[in-house]
Amino acid sequence: MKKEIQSALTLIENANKIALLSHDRPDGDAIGSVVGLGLMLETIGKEVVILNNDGVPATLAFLPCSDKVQVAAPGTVYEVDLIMALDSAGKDRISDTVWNCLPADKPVVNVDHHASNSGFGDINIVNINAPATGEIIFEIAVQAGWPMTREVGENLYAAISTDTGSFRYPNTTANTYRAAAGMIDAGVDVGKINQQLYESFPLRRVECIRDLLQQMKISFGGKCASVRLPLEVKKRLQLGPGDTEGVVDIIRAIDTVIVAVFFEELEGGKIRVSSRSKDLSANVGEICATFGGGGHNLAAGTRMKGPIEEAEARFLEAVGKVL
Ligand SMILES: [Mn+2]
Repeated sequence: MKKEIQSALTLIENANKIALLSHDRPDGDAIGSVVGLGLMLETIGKEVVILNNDGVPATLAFLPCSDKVQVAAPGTVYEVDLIMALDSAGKDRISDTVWNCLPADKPVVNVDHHASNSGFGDINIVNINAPATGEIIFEIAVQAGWPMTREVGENLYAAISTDTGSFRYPNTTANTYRAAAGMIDAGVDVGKINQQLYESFPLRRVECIRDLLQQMKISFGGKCASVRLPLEVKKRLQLGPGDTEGVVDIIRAIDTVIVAVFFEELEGGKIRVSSRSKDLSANVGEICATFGGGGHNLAAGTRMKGPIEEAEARFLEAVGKVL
């Protein structure tokens, strides 16, 4: 990866204006990575435009300088010299609305950690062993010699913490902790940021969890737990993007459960599926791939045709085959 990083650093050096993109429905890793990288690029004198399709979820708005993230406005053209797409397994994880705002003839650097990454960049910095894109951004910063500040550290710490389930998932390595230590050295207040990340949810999120648990389904002798979130409930509770982030981990935490699945009905009838596994023998990345989705072996997602009950039945049938 050192070579790819060096090639990307050369492109960065020669660029004046750089666009940083995150995937649609951005999570903590997506936002923390683009904002953290954006701040470092600014300190080395680059003009940066941070774009995505959905803005910043309210739950992550506390991150310093996250207001630099702009929602791509159709018809706007950003004349940049370089495009960097972060935490996105494929070009299609970023809406055309975003790509259409950018020149088609500029190099694209793809920085990601998804095993399903399609290698869509001109330069691909893809490390499937990194638990978060934020950790790769930290490595780039170290190799480039960019200074770590508290603001950068808080963004990258949030990126890594959210993608590792607070440093709990098995992909968390000594490198992950070393990166986090570098951020704490730069001034990140661990107690404060954890409270902001995990103990500052709006009441409607907990009301949503109450609703989900009421109709939780346990199948395959307790090895699978699943919940459904119909559009009607989302509307009633006025849920916003980000409100259900991590909800699947609550049912994943049941002792007998190996696979946990969250089904969410989207506007227009599609069903978003978010799945987690505790055991590589039940590879949810492979299951999601059979439905046209992707992700990691132990955390993956896809979109399916509705209605929600049918999507659930079809997905659980596939889960049952590996349990
Ligand atoms: Mn990620």
